Amino acid sequence: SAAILAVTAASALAEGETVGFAQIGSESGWRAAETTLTKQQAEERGIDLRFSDAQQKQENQIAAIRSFIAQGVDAILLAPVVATGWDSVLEEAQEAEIPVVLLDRQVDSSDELYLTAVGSNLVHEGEVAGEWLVNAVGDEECRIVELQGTTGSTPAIDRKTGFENAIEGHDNMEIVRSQTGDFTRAQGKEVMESFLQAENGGKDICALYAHNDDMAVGAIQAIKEAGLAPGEDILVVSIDAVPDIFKAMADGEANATVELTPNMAGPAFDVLEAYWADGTAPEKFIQTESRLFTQDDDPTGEYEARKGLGY
Ligand code: GYE
Repeated sequence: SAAILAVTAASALAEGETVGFAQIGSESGWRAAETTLTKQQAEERGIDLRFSDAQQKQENQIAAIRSFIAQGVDAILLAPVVATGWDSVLEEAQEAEIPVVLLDRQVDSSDELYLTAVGSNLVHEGEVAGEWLVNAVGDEECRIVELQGTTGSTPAIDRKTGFENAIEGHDNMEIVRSQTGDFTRAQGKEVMESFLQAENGGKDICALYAHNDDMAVGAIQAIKEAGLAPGEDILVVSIDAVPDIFKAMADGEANATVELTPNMAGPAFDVLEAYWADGTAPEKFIQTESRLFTQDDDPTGEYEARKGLGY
């Protein structure tokens, strides 16, 4: 039938194509889910995926891209660890006529050097988190501590900017300490311990803003060990919507998160299939949604729903 023919044609678009994925590493639960879903998506579409884990190092990502170019892959997915320093290697891919799709983070290079970017509006995510806190604290004095993501990465830069936009003009709110926790649980905990120590054992802190849930989960542990109640004594707001933050919300230990889908590969492969078929050029930015979740949004149900979805 026509329907069967259409399905066959669609799956043949990607069948046998090779794609190199220059992934950052496995710093967070979100990142691990993105990797899992990319592998699943490739498998479903018959794409031969070559995977590289750069262990958080840009030089490893650049080496992986050069190796993908040498292998003559049909496309490259790149989740760029930092924003700067990509021009040369992106030019090399372009000279080899290999399309590059950016996933979840942005680069400072000209957008002529890549086919498209799939990701969220990272500034908006910070604004959503900040607006939640503005409403939660009302007129009360609020000394905020901030755990930043990886230094030089667009989510760290943009989520900081967005949050600052949201609290601007609210003179009762102030970021009193801000430091990187590199998007990991371990560093989130460690840096939070130093914040607590410096802020009267934590008694002077009203809220924590973490650039991702994993750092928040680490920080929650530190707050508990300091004898305070996370979610009550210190409000906790972060970004990603990984299963463990819903568990913390269900227990009253975290207050809000902004969802980031780990399925960046789905839209990326859709765009590549169209491009391989007839050279269709996509929009330069394919934006995913950013939804706020609080303790009122059935955190137990959200936790159950997410377990197994790549996490
Ligand atoms: O939020 C964080 C991760 O690049 C937007 O990277 C992404 C961020 C994500 O490790 O958990």
